[in-house]
Amino acid sequence: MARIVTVGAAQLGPIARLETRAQVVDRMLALMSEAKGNGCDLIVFPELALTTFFPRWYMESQAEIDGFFERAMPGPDTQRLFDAAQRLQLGFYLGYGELAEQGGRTRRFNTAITVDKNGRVIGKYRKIHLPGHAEHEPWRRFQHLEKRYFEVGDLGFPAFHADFGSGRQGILGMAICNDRRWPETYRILGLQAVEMVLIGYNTPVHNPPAPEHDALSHFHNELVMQSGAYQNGTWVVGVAKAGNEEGVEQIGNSIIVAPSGEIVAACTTTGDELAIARCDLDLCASYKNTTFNFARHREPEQYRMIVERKGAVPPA
Ligand code: ING
Repeated sequence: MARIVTVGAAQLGPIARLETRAQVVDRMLALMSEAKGNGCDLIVFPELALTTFFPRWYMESQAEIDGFFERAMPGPDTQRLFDAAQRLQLGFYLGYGELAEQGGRTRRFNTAITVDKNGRVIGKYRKIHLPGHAEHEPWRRFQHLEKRYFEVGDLGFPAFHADFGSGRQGILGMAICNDRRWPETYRILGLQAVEMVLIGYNTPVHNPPAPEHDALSHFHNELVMQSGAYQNGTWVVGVAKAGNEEGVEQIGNSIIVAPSGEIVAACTTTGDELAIARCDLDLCASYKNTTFNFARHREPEQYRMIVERKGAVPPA
């Protein structure tokens, strides 16, 4: 039986700084209902989906900063999402700011979870590639202080099993925003036989250190997810927080990419929008068993020697 999983890329438009979590969750629940009405098994929300993208501001008050984090998941504001997952039999990926008491100290991460159709957390990931900077840089039109507000993730890139019912098991992986620009993200998951990578993002059109890239923001967004999908024989779902959010224009361009590298579904607005695709997980094998058969064609020993600057194996 074909393992076809129907996925909804649930793009969110701008979230205002003063918008409450309850108001955002209302928007997300509307997308969950729409997804279920269209036969979805899984819905993917953006990075930091419960609040505005707060790293765009320099803040010094830890209390003000911590107002953008969740101390529990589910918590009072997000329990409704978990209840909806069970009621609708619909899994979801959610990006959020995680504040955790761990090892006797307070840790803060840019985190994503995957919740199954029964409302259980089956995967957790903490963002590893934190872009931007740690100190206030007033020359910028807006800040990008992820290195100030978050620690580097400490969970690696774990792939995990998901059960979509009716005999459809799949291997999922997660990443967050800037992670999607680094080939290692997909390859580490690819080496775990991942079949679908879920990625939420907040991507400003303007990149202050490299304004010459601005016109290519959509091209680069699609390039990295299409190549990651093809080179690892996996589906990739990339979902934006889009539009003009507190004066910063963020790309939409949410897409669902097949293991072939083809974009099979895309959002066309910068608001709340669902792009849906029927994803046949068995299509991954067409690439994992041929062109990207790692066991047959990869040369990890060579890579290791080159990385350790032993150079390539000398000719016989
Ligand atoms: N945002 C951006 C991203 O990687 C960025 C940062 C923008 C990097 C443009 C390079 C170019 O999509 C997050 N949140 O990582």
